[in-house]
Amino acid sequence: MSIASRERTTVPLATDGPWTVDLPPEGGIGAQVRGLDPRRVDATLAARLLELVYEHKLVVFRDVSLAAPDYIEFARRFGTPQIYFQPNYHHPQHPEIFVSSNVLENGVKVGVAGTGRYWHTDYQFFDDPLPLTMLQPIRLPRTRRETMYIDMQRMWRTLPAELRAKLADRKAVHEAKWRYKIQPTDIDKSITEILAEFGRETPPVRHPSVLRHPVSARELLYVSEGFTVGLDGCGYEEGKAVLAAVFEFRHRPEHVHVHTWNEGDVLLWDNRQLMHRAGDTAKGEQSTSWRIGIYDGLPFYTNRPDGARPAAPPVIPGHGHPSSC
Ligand code: 7UC
Ligand code: FE
Repeated sequence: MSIASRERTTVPLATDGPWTVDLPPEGGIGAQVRGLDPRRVDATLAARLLELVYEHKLVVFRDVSLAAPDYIEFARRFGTPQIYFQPNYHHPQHPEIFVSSNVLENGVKVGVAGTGRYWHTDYQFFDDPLPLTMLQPIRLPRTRRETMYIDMQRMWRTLPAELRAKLADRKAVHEAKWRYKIQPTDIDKSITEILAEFGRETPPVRHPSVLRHPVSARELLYVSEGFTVGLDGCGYEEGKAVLAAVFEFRHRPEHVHVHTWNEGDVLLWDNRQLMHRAGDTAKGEQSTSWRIGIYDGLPFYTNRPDGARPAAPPVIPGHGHPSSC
């Protein structure tokens, strides 16, 4: 069922050193790098590793365990670490680290529990989405814990023709307010106030439904269950119906690549090419992961602004919403 279960090939990493890389089968997701010391990655090696990320979408570094400062330094080899816009997600000493955890540290809550348990791509709801995400599991549940991925190039290529026709040259609307996690400072606020405040801070954004990758020029389907709320030029109901049909097709198990967490994994993936979702943590189990978002210095997509449709026609009062969907 999983793409990862087919054959892999092992090759040297093509720069001097005791490391090897396992490549996924043709068209599969995820290379695995073994024997690499992340503290000794120079610019040449970092560039080679980035090529692997763009080519295989996900790279898993095996047998690595990094303390926070080394982890941030490793991320810096690939670009500029991000500071997440909501401080309740931050590691208390290292704001570059976004903490997903259900464990109290010395009795104190750190980070946010159960993040990203829906299909999405990081920062899709901002004008400048996050190109790369690095993830290090810190506490693994005794039972399985997984991160799942879907290849968005493959999804765009294989999407049924009637859905492709609906999405081609159409912008999608994204927002995160339905995923907002209540904070202590929200006490005494009404849901309406919380939503209005969040809506002011992060208003909905638009991106082309189909992105062109800045390195490979591949076309990538860029809508998600987690953050995509509508399609430009489609009425509310019709936009939702098209998106629901896309997700029904896309989330079929044969399209999902499952990465099961191992002690010592560090994952690095390209958010342009993959949707991801966090697996569930079994009840009563502890789970902590550290994420670092990385800006790689390239545009998120290169079909800006000509991938855009002309703005939707204005709504004429009394005539409903004109739809060219
Ligand atoms: O708690 C979460 O699921 C985090 C989400 C709202 N944002 C992650 C991101 O960067 O897209
Ligand atoms: Fe995420």
